[in-house]
Amino acid sequence: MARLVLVIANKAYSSWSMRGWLALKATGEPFDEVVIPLDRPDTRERILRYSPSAKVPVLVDGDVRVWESLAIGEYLAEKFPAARLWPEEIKARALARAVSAEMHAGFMPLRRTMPMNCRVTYEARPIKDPELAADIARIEALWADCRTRFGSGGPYLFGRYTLADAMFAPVVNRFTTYQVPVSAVTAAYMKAIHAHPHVAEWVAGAQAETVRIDKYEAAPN
Ligand SMILES: N[C@@H](CCC(=O)N[C@@H](CS)C(=O)NCC(=O)O)C(=O)O
Repeated sequence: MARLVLVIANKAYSSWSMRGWLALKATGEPFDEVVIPLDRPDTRERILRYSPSAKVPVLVDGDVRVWESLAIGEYLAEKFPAARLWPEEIKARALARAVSAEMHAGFMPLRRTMPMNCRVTYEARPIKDPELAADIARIEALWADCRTRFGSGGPYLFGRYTLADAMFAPVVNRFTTYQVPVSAVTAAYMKAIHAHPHVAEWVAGAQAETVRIDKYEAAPN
């Protein structure tokens, strides 16, 4: 079998890359990383060599290319069933897929207003934008719902760590970076995500990066 390759962008800034990378790490399979920095004159052309969408992450498995973070997770879940990337129980799996798809498709105000930069922490500020507040409330509610219904076996959304956690880990980073005030249930979940060895490895990789892109480094107004 050809060695898997995951094409990603800057670890500090690329939340979608983080999702694909966490999904692949969760399989336990060895893989090579290709890092293409964002915001360079040749970024698009370099990504297009791997992904027709001109976006990362993209997984290369021999002659198979899978782009879109959620599709990467689904492909890996099928290819490596022993890794148990989704919950086994059908009701839990349905909810895990629903909240992962909701993350993949939504939360635009959060994504726009609180871009990921997992190297920094900003001073806490009041959240005045009602759309942003609604996104945060919805995320806290859905995390609490998963934890209450299916989380009894461990500290993650479905007890043990699954693709749903990989999809939300960058949101945990954002809540920490922007010091979002959260409930005790959310704070406990965030602590578990930050302590997960794969998340810690990604953040360590971000801290080791030397590239800085001004527009992602600027503190929020
Ligand atoms: N829906 C896509 C989003 C991918 C995406 O937007 N990736 C950004 C980096 S986080 C990208 O490749 N941007 C390319 C560019 O800015 O040139 C996914 O789930 O993978």
